[in-house]
Amino acid sequence: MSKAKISSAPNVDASPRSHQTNLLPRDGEVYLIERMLTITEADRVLACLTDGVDWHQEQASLFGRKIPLPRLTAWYGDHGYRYSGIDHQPALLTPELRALKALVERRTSAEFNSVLINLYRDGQDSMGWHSDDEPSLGNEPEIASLSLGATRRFHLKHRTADARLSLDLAHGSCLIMRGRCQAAWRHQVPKTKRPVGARINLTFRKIIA
Ligand SMILES: O=C(O)CCC(=O)C(=O)O
Ligand SMILES: [Mn+2]
Repeated sequence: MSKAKISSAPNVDASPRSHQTNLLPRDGEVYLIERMLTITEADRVLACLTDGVDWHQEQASLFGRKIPLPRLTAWYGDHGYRYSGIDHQPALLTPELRALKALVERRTSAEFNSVLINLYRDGQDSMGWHSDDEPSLGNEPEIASLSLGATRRFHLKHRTADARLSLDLAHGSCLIMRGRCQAAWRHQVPKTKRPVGARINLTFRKIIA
């Protein structure tokens, strides 16, 4: 991790209440804090993570074949984490990530002990439809998803009803998913043909197992 520090008390320019409109029409909650970090703070964190994270290109198992994920990832937390047949070994949160976690916890009034970090190098990197509903996250997990760098589109689709939602996740924004969101909805970050730069996304989670 580079020397750049993530302050535990940066200038936030959104009011604590600005995320209190639930964007989901049913079955769960989604909130978007458009500016959890100021642009200056977000620029600094983006530079710090781009250079400082130990990125991996993981391979997912699909029908007995290994397929490289279309993005780079890193997992930090006191527990390992398994999804899509991939075992992430625990790696201690760095001081910078701990400070960022403390900031996100303050703004969401939730507690987290882990973070999955994704690097979308360009518009061809993506994440397919999924829910973060692993048993190790417990019932109705709360996930705070901090975005840095290029704005990318984020889709939510209800599992059984005809309901969809599409959001732009911009530099410094934080999306909060809570309640029945993972049980009732799937989400994705699709590929785009638009020329977009790199984007880093951090999903703060609480592993209970
Ligand atoms: O990149 C994003 O905005 C979403 C990431 C995500 O859904 C995940 O890490 O599970
Ligand atoms: Mn997810």
